Amino acid sequence: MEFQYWHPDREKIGREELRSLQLDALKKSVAGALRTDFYGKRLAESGISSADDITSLDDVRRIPVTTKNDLRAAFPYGMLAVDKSEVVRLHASSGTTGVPTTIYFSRNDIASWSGLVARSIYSTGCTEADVFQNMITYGLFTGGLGFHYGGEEVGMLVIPSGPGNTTRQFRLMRDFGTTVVHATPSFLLHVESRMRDEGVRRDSLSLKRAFAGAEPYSEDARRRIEELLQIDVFNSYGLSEMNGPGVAFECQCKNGMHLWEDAFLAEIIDPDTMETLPDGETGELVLTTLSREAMPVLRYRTRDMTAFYTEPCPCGRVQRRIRRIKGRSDDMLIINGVNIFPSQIEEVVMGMKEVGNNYLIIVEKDGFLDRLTVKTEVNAETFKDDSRKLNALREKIRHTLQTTITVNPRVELVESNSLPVSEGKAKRVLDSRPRSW
Ligand code: DLL
Repeated sequence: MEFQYWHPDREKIGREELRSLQLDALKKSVAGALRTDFYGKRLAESGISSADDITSLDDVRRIPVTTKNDLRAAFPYGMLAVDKSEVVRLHASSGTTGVPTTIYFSRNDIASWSGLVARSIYSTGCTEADVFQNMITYGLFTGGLGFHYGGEEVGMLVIPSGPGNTTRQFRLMRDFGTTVVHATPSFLLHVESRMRDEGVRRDSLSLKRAFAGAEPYSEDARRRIEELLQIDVFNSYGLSEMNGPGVAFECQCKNGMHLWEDAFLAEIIDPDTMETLPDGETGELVLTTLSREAMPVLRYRTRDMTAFYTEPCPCGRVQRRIRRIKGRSDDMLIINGVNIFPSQIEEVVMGMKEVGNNYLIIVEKDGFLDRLTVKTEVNAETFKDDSRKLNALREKIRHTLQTTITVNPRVELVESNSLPVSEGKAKRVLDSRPRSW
């Protein structure tokens, strides 16, 4: 196999050289962070008042971890390290109520992020001759614009189709000879089944590859998409707090995702003891930005469970590979790529006086897509109302949920005391989707 490198000076350097580059970059990130309200205080409490207090990569452990709640607490500008006039874009994490987590980018940040996505795309074998249909959500979500800029950087023809409307997707694929697509794995499976329903012939398309990410999926699901669509599928990992996509990506070997360690300092910790784990052991991934100006984030707890491969990849890249994400150490649900905390649903449901005390969140597979159902008990009095009133209430709950979590749920109203009551910790989520690892 012939490998291609977008940033050979970064991807092919020695491990020692990489570490010294990381140390310089870490010091810069700490210097930037010290200029923010949030880290200014946080770092002072840990005895770090200047970048010179960091003298080795191990010193990163002196820095306290950052959580999603810290980002919310620092909203809107508590983590901004540059003047607002230098910020050219923001993205926000999907599915957050009230206080969102917002990430700001300077012009240089957009350039380096696009470079990382371009590097990822190129490492799969794509070139400027490819036609790239980006079938993922544009907007505040990072998946759309992140891949769009990365694809343009490579020089591919980028079709900003966004998700949905499979008939139009097939048309675009045929009209422009799409060779590579990007989508959530569940949407790719859906596309395949629609292809059969709509009688789209595989040989009328020029598809060769797909990038799939933003939600967990199994090796079996990958193989299934590959066989059905006759393409190569590459796993793509990222999170808004670390730009978005372009954090870790599979190369042509399709065996673990290279984590771009020149841009992110990675640790794997035991989520209970917070101890660093040796390579090869599964734990929570903790990431520090090494090249972000507008908003450096130090030791971010991703909540994603994974492990480093211990052996090098045949492609020869210096950046270590992480395994397929094994799940999360918190209760965040990912529904068709959208992140949702059960507490967001609870806030809506419990905020309505007609609703009783118990509710249940059900997540299941409907074909290849995820389906969310929220069952809520209603007060005995409301339940006696005529069906028109009950329908109106159901629609009100559905609409409020949809506007807060951006996923359209099914809502079922049930009588008081009809949902199971658990004696210990309430079990509010029934997730029957097959586990992805
Ligand atoms: O999902 C960024 C992204 C866009 C990645 C497009 C890949 C492709 P968030 O919405 O902030 O950002 O969600 C981040 O999604 O912490 C993981 O739990 C999960 N996730 C992302 N990629 C994968 C993957 C984007 N390949 C959260 N496998 C992360 C498993 C993934 N989980």
